[in-house]
Amino acid sequence: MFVDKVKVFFKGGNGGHGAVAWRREKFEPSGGPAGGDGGHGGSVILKVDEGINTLADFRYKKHFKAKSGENGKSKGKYGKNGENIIISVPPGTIIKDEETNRVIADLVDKDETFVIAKGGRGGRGNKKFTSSTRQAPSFAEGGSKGEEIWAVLELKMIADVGLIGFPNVGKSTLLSTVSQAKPKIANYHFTTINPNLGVVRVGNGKSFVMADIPGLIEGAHAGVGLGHQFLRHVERTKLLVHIIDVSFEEGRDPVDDFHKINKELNEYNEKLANRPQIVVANKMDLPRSQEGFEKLKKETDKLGFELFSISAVTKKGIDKLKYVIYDKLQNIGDLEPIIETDLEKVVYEPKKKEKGFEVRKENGKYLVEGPVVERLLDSVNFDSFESMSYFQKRLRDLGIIKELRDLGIDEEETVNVCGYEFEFID
Ligand SMILES: Nc1nc2c(ncn2[C@@H]2O[C@H](COP(=O)(O)OP(=O)(O)OP(=O)(O)O)[C@@H](O)[C@H]2O)c(=O)[nH]1
Ligand SMILES: [Mg+2]
Repeated sequence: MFVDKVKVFFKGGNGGHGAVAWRREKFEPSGGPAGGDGGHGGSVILKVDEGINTLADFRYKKHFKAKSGENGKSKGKYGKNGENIIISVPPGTIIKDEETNRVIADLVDKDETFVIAKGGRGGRGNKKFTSSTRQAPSFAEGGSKGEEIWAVLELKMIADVGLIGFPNVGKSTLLSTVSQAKPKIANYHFTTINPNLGVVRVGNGKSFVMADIPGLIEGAHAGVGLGHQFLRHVERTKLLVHIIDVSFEEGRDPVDDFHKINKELNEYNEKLANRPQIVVANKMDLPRSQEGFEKLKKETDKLGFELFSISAVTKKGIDKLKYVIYDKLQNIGDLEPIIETDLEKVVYEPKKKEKGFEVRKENGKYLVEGPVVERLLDSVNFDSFESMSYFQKRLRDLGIIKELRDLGIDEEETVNVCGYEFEFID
């Protein structure tokens, strides 16, 4: 479940002031009172529009003010009313008063409306104040102020499709090509920190909602890399689209990646792992991707998963994928709900003693492994001296150099760090 939340200011227009005026007619130098009423201020009205499914529009515009009523005029003329403004919100929008945090409306039904900020009343002109005892009122009423409110609009959304996969495999890039969503895309891990949602249109008013969640890593099921928070977002999705980078550019293996992510899902919640899943080989524009694709295909065929190949960058295969996802969604009935464990209450305590790496000697070879080191390696640019120095410093700070020393390593011996070979020079 995603909660889209925006804080928005609404103000009704002020009422126009009533006028003080007198009839001026020929031969009647001081005629009776003739000041007209001020117009009413426009109200701001929220209205459910079933064509909208996010609060995204409020990201750009957060202030809404209706026009004020015009002041009353002479000759008994009324000031014009300010126009109401009608703002569309998606069904399911909850409106809270920001100050009190109380729910003031819950808009659900088609075309349901709610006046969030009522316009001020127009003031009466002096003409209205004439009475038997007051023939010439020289005053009029002021218009009242329009209501104003800072409101919090909340929308609980259920994405139909959840994009899962390792960091940097192109999840956000895919979302950005199939929807209007504009997630941050960059060539490093954990670019996405909060989930992004996009509405994918497949023509004829048909659409589905796709969520791009932050990359998962090994240990996600146990909370590593904020895994819990991320996995929770896909719990309610009907279909998982598992993106795999088949280009070998990050030194990982597509088949390994496929299994690792599924293992995380399974360990987090078996039901989640049993959600329908489409596997998508991405980055097909890169040199070694065909090889990666074929390797992965053997595995997915064997295990009965559908596999598609795309390039989120060149957009090859994207259209087809959109339709496949749409069709698949139509064929998925209501799913057995996943019982949500109350994650808020589960305080995840990182195991302080756990180092996140292991240094050992095997068959005379020195091996360094573990998620901490993997993450470190992912951030290293081997062509940069500075980056390499940082890498060495981190190995030292983490105590890896010391452990290697303790194992008896000599200068210039080879160390294998998560598959990469280095010469040991202290
Ligand atoms: N060549 C190529 N590069 C791609 C493709 N798709 C994504 N990329 C690149 O891969 C990098 C990561 O892309 P993102 O979309 O940010 O990846 P992500 O999976 O959302 O990453 P996180 O948010 O960190 O989990 C960017 O530099 C993209 O330009 C593709 O099809 N081909
Ligand atoms: Mg991303």
